[in-house]
Amino acid sequence: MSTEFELKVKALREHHEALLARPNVKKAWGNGIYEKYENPILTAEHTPLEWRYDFCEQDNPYLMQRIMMNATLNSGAIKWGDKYVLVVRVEGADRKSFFAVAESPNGVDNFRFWDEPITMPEDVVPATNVYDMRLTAHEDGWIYGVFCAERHDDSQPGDLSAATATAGIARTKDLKTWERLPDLKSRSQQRNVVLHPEFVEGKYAFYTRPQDGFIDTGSGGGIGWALVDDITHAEVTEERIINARHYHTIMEVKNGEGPHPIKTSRGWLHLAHGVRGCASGLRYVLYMYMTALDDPTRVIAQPGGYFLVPEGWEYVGDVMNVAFANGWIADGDGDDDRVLIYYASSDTRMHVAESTIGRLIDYCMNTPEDGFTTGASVETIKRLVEKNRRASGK
Ligand code: M1P
Repeated sequence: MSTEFELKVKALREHHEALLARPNVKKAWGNGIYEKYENPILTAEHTPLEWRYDFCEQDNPYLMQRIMMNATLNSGAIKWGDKYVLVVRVEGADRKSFFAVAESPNGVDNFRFWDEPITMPEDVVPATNVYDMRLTAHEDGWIYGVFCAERHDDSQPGDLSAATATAGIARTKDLKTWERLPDLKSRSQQRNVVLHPEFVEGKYAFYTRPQDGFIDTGSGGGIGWALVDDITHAEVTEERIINARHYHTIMEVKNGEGPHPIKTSRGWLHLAHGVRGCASGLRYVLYMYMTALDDPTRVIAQPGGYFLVPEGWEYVGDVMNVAFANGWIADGDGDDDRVLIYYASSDTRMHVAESTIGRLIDYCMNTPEDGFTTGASVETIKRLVEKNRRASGK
C-alpha cells in the first residue's frame, strides 16, 4: 500500500513527465520568414524535480518545493552529435542565474535537463551573477562559452544597485567540465560579447557591446568588433563599431549580437537584438543583418525593422516586452537546411522558431532597408504596390 506521500510524489512525477514529453507543433500561420512553435520549449517547470524537492518524507512531509525556480531564458545553442543542446540561463527564486544543459532529440520538443547544473569555475574576483552564454565551437577545437559576469561596483559602496558587466570566458570539450579563462579585459563595461567561430587575421575575433554603465550603453555606439591575440589573456585593445544603433529605429537605445553568425555561401547571417524606449519601458526585439563571407565586419544586407517580436502572451513575464536570442542551430549550410532559432520571451521562458538558410538569406537580401523617415517608408510601400500592380497586369 502506498502512503499518501508516495501517491503525491507519483502524481508530481507524472505531471512533470507529461510536460517534458509534450509534442510541439508549428503555429498555423507564420510570416513566410519563419514559423514559431506553439509551446515554449523550456519553462521553470521543466527544471528537474530533484533540484526543487526534497523527496525524503521525514524531512519534507508536505512535499514542498525547497528551492524554487523562477525562469529559463537566454540560452546558448549547439548541435552536439545528433542532439540539440542548449546551455540555458536558469534563474532561481533567489534571482541568481546559473547555467544548465538541456538536450532534445529533435530541437523542438522533449528538452530535458542534465542531472546537475554546470559548475562554472570563478575568475580571480568571483561574480555575483552569470548569464546569457554564447556557445562557439571554434576552429581551434574548443567549445567556448562567453557570458556576462556581473559584480557589485565597489567604487559606489552606497549604491546597492551599482554593478559592472564583464565578459566571462570559459571553454570545454564535453559541456560538462569547464575551464575558466580570465575575463575579457576592456576599457568599458561589456555585455553581449560573442566569439566568432573562425580565426580572423590569425586572431580570435569578438563581437562586443561596449557600454558606459551597467544598463546604459552611453557612448557605446552599437555592436563592436575586436581582435585578440591570446584567448587565455583576452584583451580588447582596438574596438570598432560594425553595426551602429540609430535614431528612431528598433535599436535606438541599444543593440547586441545574438549567437555567433552562421556561415553560408553568400555571407554570414547575423541575429541580434535591438532595444528602444517607449512609455511602457524598453522594448527588446530581434533583427538580422548579413556580412561578407571574406570580411565578417562588412555589412552587405541590413533588413529594416524587426525580425521577431514578443507576440500575444510572450509579451508578459518578469521583464515585459522582451524577445532575446543568444542561440540558434543550423542543420547544414544548404538553402533547404533547417535553422532553429531559440529565443526567450520576457526574460521568463524559452521558445523555438524554425526557418531555413535559404529563407533567411532571402529575408536579409530582399527586405527593404530602413529609410529612417516616414516619407522613405511610404515610398518603399508604394514601390511594392506598383510592382504588384504591374505583376497582376492592372
Ligand atoms: O531584460 C532584457 C535583457 O537585458 C539585457 O540585455 P542588454 O544588455 O542588451 O540590455 C540582458 O540582461 C539580458 O539578459 C536581458 O534579457
